[in-house]
Amino acid sequence: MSQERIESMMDEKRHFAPPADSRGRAHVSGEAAREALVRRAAEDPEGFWGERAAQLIDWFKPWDTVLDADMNEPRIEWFKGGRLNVAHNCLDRHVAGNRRNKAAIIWQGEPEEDVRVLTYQMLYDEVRRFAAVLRKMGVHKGDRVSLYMPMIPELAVAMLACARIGAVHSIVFAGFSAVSLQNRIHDCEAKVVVTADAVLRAGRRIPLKVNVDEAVRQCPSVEKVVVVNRGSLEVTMEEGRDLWWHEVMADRTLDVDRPCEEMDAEDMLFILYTSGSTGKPKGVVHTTGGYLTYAAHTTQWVFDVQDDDVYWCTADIGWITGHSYIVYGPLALGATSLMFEGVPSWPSPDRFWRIVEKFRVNIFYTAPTVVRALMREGTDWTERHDLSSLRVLGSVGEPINPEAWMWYHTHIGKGRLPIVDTWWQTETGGIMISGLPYATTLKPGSATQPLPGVDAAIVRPDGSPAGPNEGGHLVIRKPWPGMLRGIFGSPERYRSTYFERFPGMYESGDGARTDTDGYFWIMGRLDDVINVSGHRMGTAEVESALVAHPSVAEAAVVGMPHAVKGEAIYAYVTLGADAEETEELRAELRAWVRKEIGPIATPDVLQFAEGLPKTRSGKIMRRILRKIAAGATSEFGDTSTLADPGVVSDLIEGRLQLT
Ligand code: 6R9
Repeated sequence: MSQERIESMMDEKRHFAPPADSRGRAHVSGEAAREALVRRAAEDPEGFWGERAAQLIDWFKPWDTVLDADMNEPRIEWFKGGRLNVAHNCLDRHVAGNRRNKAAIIWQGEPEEDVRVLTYQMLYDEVRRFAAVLRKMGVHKGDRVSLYMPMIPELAVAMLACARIGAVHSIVFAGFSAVSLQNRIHDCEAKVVVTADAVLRAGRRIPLKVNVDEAVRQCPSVEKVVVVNRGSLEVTMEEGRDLWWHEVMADRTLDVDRPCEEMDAEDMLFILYTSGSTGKPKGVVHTTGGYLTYAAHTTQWVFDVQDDDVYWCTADIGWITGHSYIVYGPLALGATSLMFEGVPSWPSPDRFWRIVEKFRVNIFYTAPTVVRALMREGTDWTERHDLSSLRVLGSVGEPINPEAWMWYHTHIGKGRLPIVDTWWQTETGGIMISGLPYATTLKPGSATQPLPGVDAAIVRPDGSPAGPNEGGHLVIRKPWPGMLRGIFGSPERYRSTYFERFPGMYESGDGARTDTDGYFWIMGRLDDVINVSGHRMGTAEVESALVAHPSVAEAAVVGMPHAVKGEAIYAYVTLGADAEETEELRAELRAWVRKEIGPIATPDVLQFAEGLPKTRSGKIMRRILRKIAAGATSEFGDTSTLADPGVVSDLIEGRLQLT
């Protein structure tokens, strides 16, 4: 059986043609236009990227060369000799132009009544002020500033203020522990930390400043801590080190009129830590000219952002998605970016739809895990809101299984909206593989095709190109402007992680295959691919089949060692509200997968679970699930990113043996 049947499952039959560009203003309109751009970018990459950089970005001084690179070394320089400032591009030029009174950020706080609208002028004034505060504290060009903050406008202000003076920000997601924060501050030797007293989340006030106090004790580099009052929680302020945001911003002696720092295109813009295959997080480095060009370029084409749109990306700014698609991309374009402090499920599962209706959101970008969670709550919640303002939907972070795709399309997109499934990584800086809303025929579950100018390919372990439907390593064969330029402090790790295995190519670490139409199907991290009796199978494929069953809300599948097959399949299944955990259902689900994909995909073990271990960004931690499946329940490695540690002990208790 098998290989063909797995492939036929991946070969989704459903196709969705792009909607007509009836207003005649889409940035890329029609498949032919897209194809022409793909050809143009392939024939003359430097011409293509140079043109986009000139169209989208204001340069104080033009570049001497578009690209000077060698991916073997690696040495990557985009727009060398060019000079610019990111904050100038996101603010100053819009204020000087005609967007002074346009909303830059619409902020919806956790409490429904907490709404702030910052026009470009208002944001510009705040940023200039905080830039002056940082300067006064002795922060210079190249110095690092750690931001450990809730989703409040001050976070965007602090980012842009760093960019304005040429300081490098390192944002640490506010859900990380004191230890994780300490490691990150320590690694980049931050001079200043910006934080808040508390995070408001699902009706609770979670102390935040205490974690900074704990972290900074071991970080001699930190001279000042600036604290935003978000929750009026009592905090201890250390004399000489800690300062209130509202007090430093009220300082009348601040020099707010200093011009932006002129940065070189390859000067560092930010560091963002992400987990790798080893325990120590990697400080991914992004630079100025290439990153901003790429963020603006992809925001414009992938979401088709228009000047009058309200655009909403639901990510947290603590992740790369928030950096590129809440702050830098949209603001570089002069768009209106909605920022939300709360969670999708509180006070009720229609929070997102309430916000869409309230602000007449046009573009909505979220994660599959959110879609599946909301899907589980039923459509009563979606139906009570007017979602007719929506025009484009997006997905990011993990493969979106066809079932969730269809629910998103039917109940949020009302059967008519395009869904851009965007594949990319912290390291890529921006979207790499995705449909364009008015130019790509979509297949549920596929990220579709590489963007124009992105030379993505699937290769075999020896680096040779894989054929259609042959799973392999997803690599990028040509440099792109948004690519990472290093791992902070570890040039050797940078080289060996991304550029060693396949000489001259960037190794993403993901497995994927292309179908006969050249569409990309991401199979997940390569360590999530399991080999059952010599058959290569993406755990995502089995999960997708399980989730297609009406009783299943969510599923995670891992390999477990097996004496005969090499690996056996262990499935963790979370049921929908109406389903019951019975032996009948367990048998039915195994039979279901067998029917959907084939006998080799049948889970050998199927454990019902109340919840799955997830990172705070919503990614399932398969590493932990693999350990539990294998019966190795003591050594879980770094669990600091786990959203709810209680889930793990429940899973260990419910662990099943192979029978
Ligand atoms: C942007 C972001 C990167 C990893 C990546 C891949 C997975 C992201 C995906 C996707 C399938 C998509 N991933 N988008 N898998 N389809 N549309 O999430 O960055 O946090 O660094 O994660 O996420 O496995 O390698 P990051």
